[in-house]
Amino acid sequence: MILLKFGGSVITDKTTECCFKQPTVDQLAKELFQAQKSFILVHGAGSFGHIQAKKYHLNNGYSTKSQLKGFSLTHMMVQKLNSMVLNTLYDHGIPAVGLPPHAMMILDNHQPLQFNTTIIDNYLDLGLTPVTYGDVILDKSQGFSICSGDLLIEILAKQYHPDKVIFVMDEDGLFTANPKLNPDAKFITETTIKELSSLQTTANTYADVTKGMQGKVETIKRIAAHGIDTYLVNGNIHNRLFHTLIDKETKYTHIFGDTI
Ligand code: IP8
Repeated sequence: MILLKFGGSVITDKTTECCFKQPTVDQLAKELFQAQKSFILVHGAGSFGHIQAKKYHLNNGYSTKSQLKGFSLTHMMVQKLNSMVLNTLYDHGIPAVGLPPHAMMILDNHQPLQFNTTIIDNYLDLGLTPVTYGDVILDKSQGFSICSGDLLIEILAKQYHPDKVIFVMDEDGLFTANPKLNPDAKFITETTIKELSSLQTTANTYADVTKGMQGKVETIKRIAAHGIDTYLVNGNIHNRLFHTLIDKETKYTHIFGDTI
């Protein structure tokens, strides 16, 4: 089984509130269908969640009653995005089921406290593809907080030990520095946890890409420590996802799993 994340910046235009990139998601769904693999899909919130969550300071936890409106709005929008993803998968022949994190799990200070995977197991057994997503969620000590798609990927990777984890992003993969700012940035084709750690400490490279990328690198290191290989793939270029799914070489960054 393969664990996949569609990044929010691939499936939505992050600069425009609630803007779904239908042609891109159509292409990705087509490639998923062609590959004929069993998978769990997680998707980010993009402009259906981040703009709203930021406006109402949802990740800082519950402090004022007015945030409840923001919680409800963000919840509705990410659910809407999930419906659009499900619809697209359906149109491309993939029967899928949306699993809202807020109904399956509780966090405590941003970390998982309870997560019921029985529902996921049963849907997988039936042959339905579970599709979950970054969401607003109950948090025992914060009241509520944000559960990111990356946190879900980490939890699911530990639980299901997939053949591989694929992050579908709007970049080719990892670089030694931010390629948009630094002409000397070199593309990393393959790497290990050890190399990733030294890259960060010696060169402070990822800090100036985005905080999102820095956080992702930390997530990937934790996934790799369970012996699971991770691939970072550009979702905007046709067939990169398809080739990664069927183990055909293409442009990606491959981070080797390593339990040592
Ligand atoms: O896009 C964030 O999930 P992500 C979820 O995977 C919300 O970081 C509601 C902003």
